[in-house]
Amino acid sequence: MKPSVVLYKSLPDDLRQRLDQHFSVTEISGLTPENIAKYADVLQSAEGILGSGGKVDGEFLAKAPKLRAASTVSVGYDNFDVDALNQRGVVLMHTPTVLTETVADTMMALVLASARRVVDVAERVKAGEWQSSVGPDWFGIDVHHKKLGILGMGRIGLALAQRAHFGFSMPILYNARKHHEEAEQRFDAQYCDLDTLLKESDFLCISLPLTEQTHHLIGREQLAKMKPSAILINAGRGPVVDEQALIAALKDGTIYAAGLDVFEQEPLPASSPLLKLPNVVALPHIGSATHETRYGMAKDAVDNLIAALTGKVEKNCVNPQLLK
Ligand code: 8YV
Repeated sequence: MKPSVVLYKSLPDDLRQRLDQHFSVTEISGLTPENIAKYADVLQSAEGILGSGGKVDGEFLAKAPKLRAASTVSVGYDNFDVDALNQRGVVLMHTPTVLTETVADTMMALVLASARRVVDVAERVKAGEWQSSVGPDWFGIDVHHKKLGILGMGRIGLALAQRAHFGFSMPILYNARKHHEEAEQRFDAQYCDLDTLLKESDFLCISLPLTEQTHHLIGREQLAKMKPSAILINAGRGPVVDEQALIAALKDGTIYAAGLDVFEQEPLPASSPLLKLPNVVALPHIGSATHETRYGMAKDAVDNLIAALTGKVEKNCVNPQLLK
């Protein structure tokens, strides 16, 4: 008998077929509380789950007593209680490599869009406001040669540093848990403490996972240390930044602008004050959202689940100590 798997994100046909070859698959529309209640029987026998979003904690695991592997279609896994998974011996797989370049492209797009005001200026053209040659009220600020600060030098931070260094001649500063030799050697990135990063960056680019340590790491006190001409970019996880403090800083000119792909609440409520601010570029969490990359992530997630449930894990495992 094939192991039973709950799929909570739809997959391209070929990948769905590949999953079906290995497992007996039940597809549900999401790991919502309603679906968890509705599909209680299926979860009782599920050995694997695959999808993105939802919350996988001790309470969920109690409803899936046979679970051996979880495969998320994402690099981030803050929606999983890894301690609870470890206690139960459930292997967690993610997709850390395939989306790196695409997310770095998105971050660079946010840098350019925020500094050069691409979105609001384009909207003015569409509204018919371009009647004569443009004056200072259409101007933005330069990107090239400005200091790019990276908070969190992981794979995505490194790919951003590469773009900024070679493409835009930007000096790179970074803060991370440890020195990143490759970033220093290839892109001349300078390691500094968080205070220095805040004070010196023209662009503060946040590429951190959400953990207890990073939650609201950037708040009022930190924003106050930034230059009034600085731009904050966040494409990691929304709650790393205290959104209320950010809104205040954008309103009172503590910082110049923000380019955001992630928010404390997603989807961003239509009533969010962020949407009323002219100095905010807000994207709907599309960091990895290209056809190529989303296909690659789904493919990796399928391969990851097959590897985990057949005992052949070689990479992409969050808790590899369980495999020993
Ligand atoms: C995805 C992400 O948007 O990989 C992540 O951690 O945040 C994004 O790439 C999301 O998880 C949907 O699959």
